[in-house]
Amino acid sequence: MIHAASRTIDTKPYSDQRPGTSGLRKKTRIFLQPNYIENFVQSVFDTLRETGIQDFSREMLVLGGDGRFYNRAAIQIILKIAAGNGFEQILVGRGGLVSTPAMSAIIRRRSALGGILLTASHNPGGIEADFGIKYNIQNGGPAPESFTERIFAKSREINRFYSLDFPDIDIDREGSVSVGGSQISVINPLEDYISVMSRIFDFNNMSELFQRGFRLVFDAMHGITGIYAREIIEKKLGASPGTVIRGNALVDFGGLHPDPNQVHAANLVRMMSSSSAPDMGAACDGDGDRNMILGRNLFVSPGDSLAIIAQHASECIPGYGAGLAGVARSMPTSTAIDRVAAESGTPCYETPTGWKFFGNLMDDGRCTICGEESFGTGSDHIREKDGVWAVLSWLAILAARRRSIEELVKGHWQAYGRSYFQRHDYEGLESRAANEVIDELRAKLSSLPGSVLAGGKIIAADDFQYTDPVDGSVSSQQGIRIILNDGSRIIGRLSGTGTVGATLRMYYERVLNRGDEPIQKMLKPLIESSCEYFQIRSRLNREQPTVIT
Ligand code: VG1
Ligand code: CO
Repeated sequence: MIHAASRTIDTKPYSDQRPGTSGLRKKTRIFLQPNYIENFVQSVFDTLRETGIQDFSREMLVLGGDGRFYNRAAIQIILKIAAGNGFEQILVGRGGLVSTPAMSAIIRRRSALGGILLTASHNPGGIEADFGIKYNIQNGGPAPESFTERIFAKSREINRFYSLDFPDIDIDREGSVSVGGSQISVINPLEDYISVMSRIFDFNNMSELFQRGFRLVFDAMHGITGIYAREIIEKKLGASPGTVIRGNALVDFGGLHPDPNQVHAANLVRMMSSSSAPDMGAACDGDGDRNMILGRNLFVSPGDSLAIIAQHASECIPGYGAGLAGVARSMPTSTAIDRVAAESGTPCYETPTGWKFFGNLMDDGRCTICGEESFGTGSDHIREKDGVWAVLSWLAILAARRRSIEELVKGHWQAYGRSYFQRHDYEGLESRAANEVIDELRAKLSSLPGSVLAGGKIIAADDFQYTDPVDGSVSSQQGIRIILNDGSRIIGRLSGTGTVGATLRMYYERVLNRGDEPIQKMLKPLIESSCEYFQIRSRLNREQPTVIT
């Protein structure tokens, strides 16, 4: 029911509010257009009504974001629309801040109907940069495609939204106020998350690591994880003050991409290769769901990190003491975790790119730990990937095994072989050309098996299609894959999170028993031969990728 005092305000639809891999992500100025946020949020609520929740008067909605430019203003707008739509309770993180994993924890712990996250994740922030909105459902995870497509359909025909008038809420002080039929509560954005972490990890055990002199540098990249990492890693685990660097959340992330990879966290990479390097380096993205792990002079590839966490979790992390029901990875992610799973007879699932595809597997009890090559790692403790969790997982493993990161990584390669893996991104491509290249290649795929490529033979070539084993839903065109007879894979897909033109992501993997080969040398033949298939020079006019991770 709409609150009696709320106003019905006329609006006109926008045609571009289709959520991508992870919510609606656009240039900030697009979000600043009249009623742009209002329309989208009302479309979410209209979709909820259509899917059976007619009445919000007994429902709770959670609201927060990563603190980027426009976060605070958008919160005030959404509060009025949520109250206008009659939610009984609306929770807002203090300062308008909630990390993406914490949002998932709050929704689950408090049995909320859902949550609205204001973030463009690892994309830069600021008036000339990016903003985003994402809706998370009752299980704490991103809304599935069936839901986001309905939001999009609603957004194309919307002609009114509901809003309740009241002065802006003071979001910097915890406490509750009543407006209309709604109670708005400003909550501590750390509490639920820390409670979930403390049930998985043994903080006392882990603090011994730091007592033994272990040194960590945690780069929050001026995103939201600063507040979480300071509280957990410095205060609870006793890491020395200053362990967390760039810990204050800035609206423009200090002008940088808050994206934890070797390119955008280059300072941290440099620190880790100096003679006085600490034992471990870690970084998280703007909204706190991505992570990068570094040892001394050693970058841990996300696929390896996922596999190593899965390999040691049941023995080193109390929350997984009962073992893993299953593991999952997105299709382009390296197959390192498959080998760990195979050895222990653990089921391993391959899903399309995007965290939303893990949700059903976890809800159904089929998957405990999962991850993506894009620096996303997580488990069924929540329904989002979780950067701080990944760092804590590594700390717990290091504390229990008493080995260095290098020893753990090399030990993994020795036991399971090594996935030499790289992703090459070609950003800002002309959308039409990029789509045409993919369409043309797709049409040719069935003729490829049998051809020679990079000294191997193509044994399979397809456009990945996924049938969700839980609800049977089918997602097609999820990425072109070309598989060789030695297990090497070349994968290409267009990004669903970019905000300018098209981004082509190329993924290369080659598996060998030896772990000590230079990665460039190992992947060069795959990279060169795929350039032709994807017409990277001839049609896309690129000599080099924009970013290599
Ligand atoms: C990218 C990554 C994907 C990740 C998504 C959201 O999507 O490839 O693995 O789930 O970003 O991550 P795409 O469609 O651009 O390739 V986050 O941290 O930005 O919410
Ligand atoms: Co993110």
